[in-house]
Amino acid sequence: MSKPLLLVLGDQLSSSLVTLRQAPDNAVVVLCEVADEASYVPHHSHKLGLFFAAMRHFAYQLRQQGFEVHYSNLDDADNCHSLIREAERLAQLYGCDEIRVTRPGEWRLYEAMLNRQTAELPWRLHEDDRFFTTPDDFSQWAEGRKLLRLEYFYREQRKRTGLLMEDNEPMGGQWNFDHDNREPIKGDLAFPTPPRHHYEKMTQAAFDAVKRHFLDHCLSDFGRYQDAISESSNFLFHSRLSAALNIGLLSPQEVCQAAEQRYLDEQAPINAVEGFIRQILGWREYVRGLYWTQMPDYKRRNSLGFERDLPAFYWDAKTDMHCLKRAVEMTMDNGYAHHIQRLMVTGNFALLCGVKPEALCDWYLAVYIDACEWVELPNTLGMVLHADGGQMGSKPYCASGKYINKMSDHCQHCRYSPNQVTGEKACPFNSLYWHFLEQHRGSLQQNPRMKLIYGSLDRMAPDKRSAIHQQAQQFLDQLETSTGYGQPHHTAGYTKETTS
Ligand code: FAD
Ligand code: DLZ
Ligand code: SF4
Repeated sequence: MSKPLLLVLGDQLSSSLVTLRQAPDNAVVVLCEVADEASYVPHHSHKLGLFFAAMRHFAYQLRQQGFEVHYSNLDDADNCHSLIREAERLAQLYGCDEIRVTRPGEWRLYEAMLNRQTAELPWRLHEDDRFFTTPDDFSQWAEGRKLLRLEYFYREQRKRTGLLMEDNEPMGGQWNFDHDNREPIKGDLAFPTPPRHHYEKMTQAAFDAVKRHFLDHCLSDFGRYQDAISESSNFLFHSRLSAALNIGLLSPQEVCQAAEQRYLDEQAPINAVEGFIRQILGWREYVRGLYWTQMPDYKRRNSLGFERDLPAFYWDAKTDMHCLKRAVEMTMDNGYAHHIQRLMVTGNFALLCGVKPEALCDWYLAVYIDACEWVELPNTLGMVLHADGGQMGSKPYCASGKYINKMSDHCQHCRYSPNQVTGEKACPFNSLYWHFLEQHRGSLQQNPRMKLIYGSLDRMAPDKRSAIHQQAQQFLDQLETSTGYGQPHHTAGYTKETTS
């Protein structure tokens, strides 16, 4: 009788994982802490802590359930420190004749595992069914479509799952309440206090508490302030569920069903619940579909030809631009920033400066505790940098300081003015914005959604345009960049002392 080794990866910590569900009695379950995974980008120390604490607790839980579990610790003297080699070493040690694994979340591991399918000790890959859709489902939906737009994918998802549906129609009479979700923060709005957990208690119970807390205190206001940015609250009304979802401690189905129930029980309005479900049932599944159907070419795309290295302040927050300073500080403090900070502050700035995709993607992968390549890459390369030529977004998410001023209270604390385009006090986003449009006229001018803005640019007096160009160029010439990884206080990379 076959004796399989079941390799469970750091982001596969779900009892419902297909390989665990189908485990024969003689299977050996293996989880491995390995230096290769901990060091290929300089992961934020919170991210390393989260992965290892969650993996250790999950191994404990599996043992309690009666599984035979081998846990490779970072400190084990015989640890090979590569997932592939460590699994193969352990398979030999335990006399296993095959290695079973659920599809990993990163192409590089998937490819390495595919290549071992015909090895003497064969690897068997199983489809990951913890999502609403498989890559094959996405391929089928994408077949024959010229444009792979989220909105159409999301409507199909609603129909397929029945979430927020009644008699085949969307509840509330509309598919999408995005227009009701753009309120800036005003006055003395009170934010919910985020729950705090100790690392060593990062168990299912803690994540249950996070989920309960969000549903009780944040969901009702999620929609209205979804696009807002605030000086005083790091989290606003966002759920902070991404890390728990991505490593497998929560399932997207249970989260969406719980949110839907709040609407049915009249405890949260439709715009909030629909907006929240759209992020998970729509965006999260959509970016995963894109990732698996477009890789490995997707990672090499750079349609606007960006070449700049990452600005150095992305590692240490040393900048006078207050919105960026706060976004980097919050990121380094918490391993978290909400979507609009990632997209419209750090992302927008990188887009306007032309930061090359590999440099920006490595940064997002390193600094956020929820970062897994299948979700990080399409968001960064596609949504932020428009490097996929518009597959993910119909136009680049570029914006001037005026947008940041409208959506946040950062500008009140900044030495720059969002209302000035040139001069010493001018907000750098403003000249960079027009400079970006000039630089990429060839690729963007024909885009119907950019017509209006190119119209404004073309109506500008030539001397004003020239002054803006000069202002932006001078700024870019002086912008310090970092060719390697910086030494921020919280991105630890891997060292035995700090992570074991
Ligand atoms: P909420 O605002 O409360 O949203 C609820 C859930 O919806 C999230 O937990 C997440 O699972 C899902 N979601 C929301 N937006 C997206 C999206 N655009 N793509 C996929 N899922 C989404 N998300 C990650 O999970 N991992 C990443 O590595 C990641 N990298 C990103 C990089 C960039 C440049 C950008 C612009 C976005 C990135 N996102 C990533 C998406 C999004 O910013 C985070 O999911 C969100 O900020 C997590 O916070 P939250 O749980 O409080 O989300
Ligand atoms: C992100 C991460 C880290 C830091 N460490 C490990 C690890 O030691 N062992 C492991 O199995 N996974 C780790 N991960 C997650 C992986 O890098 C990778 O994203 C997933 O395994 C892909 O499914
Ligand atoms: Fe950011 Fe410009 Fe506002 Fe300063 S003025 S906070 S740089 S948008």
